[in-house]
Amino acid sequence: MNGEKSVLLIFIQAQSGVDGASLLDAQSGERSLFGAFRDATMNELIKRAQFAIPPLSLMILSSITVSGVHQEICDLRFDALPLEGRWDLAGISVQTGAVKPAFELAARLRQQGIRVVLGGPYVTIFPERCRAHADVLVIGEADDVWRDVLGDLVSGSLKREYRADTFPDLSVERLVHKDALRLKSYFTTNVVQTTRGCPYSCDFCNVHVLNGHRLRHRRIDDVVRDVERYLKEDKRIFFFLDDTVNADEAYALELFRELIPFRIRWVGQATTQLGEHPRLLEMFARSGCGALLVGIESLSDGSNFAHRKYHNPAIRQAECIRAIRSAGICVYGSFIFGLDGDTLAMPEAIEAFIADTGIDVPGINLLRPIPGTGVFNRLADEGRLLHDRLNHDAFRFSWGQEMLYRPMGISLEEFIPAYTDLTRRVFTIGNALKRARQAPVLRSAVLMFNLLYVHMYALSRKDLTRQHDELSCSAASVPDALN
Ligand code: B12
Ligand code: SF4
Repeated sequence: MNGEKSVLLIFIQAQSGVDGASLLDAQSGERSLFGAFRDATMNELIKRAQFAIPPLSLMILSSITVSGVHQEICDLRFDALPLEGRWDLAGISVQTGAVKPAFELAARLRQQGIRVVLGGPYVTIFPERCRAHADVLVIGEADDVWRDVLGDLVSGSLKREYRADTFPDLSVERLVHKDALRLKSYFTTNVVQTTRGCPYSCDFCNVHVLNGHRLRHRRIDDVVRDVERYLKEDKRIFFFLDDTVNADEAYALELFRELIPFRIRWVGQATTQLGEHPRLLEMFARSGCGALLVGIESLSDGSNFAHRKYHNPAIRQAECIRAIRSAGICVYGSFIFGLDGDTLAMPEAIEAFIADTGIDVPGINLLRPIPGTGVFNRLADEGRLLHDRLNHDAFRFSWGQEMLYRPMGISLEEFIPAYTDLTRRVFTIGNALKRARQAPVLRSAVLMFNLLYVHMYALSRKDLTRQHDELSCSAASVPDALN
């Protein structure tokens, strides 16, 4: 390649969530022949169903052009590691939850003489834990510093560490290209972010740590141009990856008004407060919004407040969800059971709320304490984590496998059956068909997600039941084992 430097950017498959569904229940114990066959078939279907969206982080990095550098993306969810190439640098995106495979991969590449740079959320929060596993660390949002890394690669002066001291100014236009992607691997490649940062401080989340509390906006005309350009390559659905696409209502109103002429279909994440803003709701619907994920978390203010989530009072939730659905937008309602303040009355309340509001796709998560979040530190200080706080690998980030902590005021022996009974009642094939029939739009997607969840929550029940059985068997030694 005539002296050109080649850089490989790698995205690692998560072992949890939809991406990791095919890996779930890997160590499952006894199963009937039929059960094993059914699970294998479902896992194969999930693999082929292509729910995956491409990593915007690596699309941004690979779009930065520096003379003398060629960049490629390898998405390990579909691609084999192209080790036959001569790579001058390999960059790995490290999310908490994929740390172990990321470090193993880094070691493998370094053994072959390839220099490794690690970046992403985990590196930003725990640089000290990453240092020994990389030749170069990039700490923080890399939109600007990646150009420095590539420049130094060309000039042979790579440093051990690059740090984004300030959050990048998003009003500067940075064109994102899809050249480095295999378009057909994905459900869609139309991933767009319009803002970064979150003004809130929910203690189970670290977006406000990673991206700051101040909302930074891209220019509306830049986003509109992106949509226009993207449509030429891929006519499929758009994902607005913002954590809260209605965070700045005036901005969202203008942006989505501008997008109406493009007649796209889009999905995103919003707060339920949207239901109280009829003008914005109407603009979302007119610009093609088909579904929104809303974080309901708990139906009790006390539980939400205990986790510093103040912005969606329980009393207004149901009305807001009804308003969003009446505007013709499906609601993916995400709950967390097991927050401090929750009681054993919560499962019934959640079930009734889902039936009453007609939520199209419910997600009933267990609280996952992610290392680096406020709740992780607090639970560790209170001695409620079920694993050593320093052992980050032990904290899996799925939406419902085994418990990772002791809920406040409810024993695990009571909590686990309360949760598994709830998911058994909510995620049935009958309910999946009903929700799909009643969905305002995107009925086949609603059906697909609900059916997927029937399977995935059944797998999670196996993990939880196994954990429950182990607890019951070793009741006498539990306090020691769990501390
Ligand atoms: C879309 C999304 C997904 C998508 C796509 C994932 C992806 N990484 O692209 C899917 C659905 C697959 C997903 C899955 C998961 N996600 Co997710 N996801 C998001 C979300 C909403 C947006 C991500 C995004 O595109 N951001 C925009 C880009 C530009 O920012 P970025 O990814 O942080 O990248 C910047 C820097 O981190 C850095 N960078 C990133 N990678 C690299 C690599 C190199 C080499 C370098 C130099 C720099 C660098 O530079 C980038 C540009 O500034 C974020 C929330 C958020 N605000 O970021 C959560 C978030 C990243 N997800 C999170 C989690 C926990 C997960 C899962 C573990 C969930 C699960 N149960 O399975 C999996 C892990 C997936 C994996 N394989 O690692 C957490 C991560 C927490 C943490 N500390 O790591 C976040 C922050 C949400 C949260 N509330 O806490 N996710
Ligand atoms: S959960 Fe949502 S609202 Fe809360 S801090 Fe995280 S991104 Fe912000």
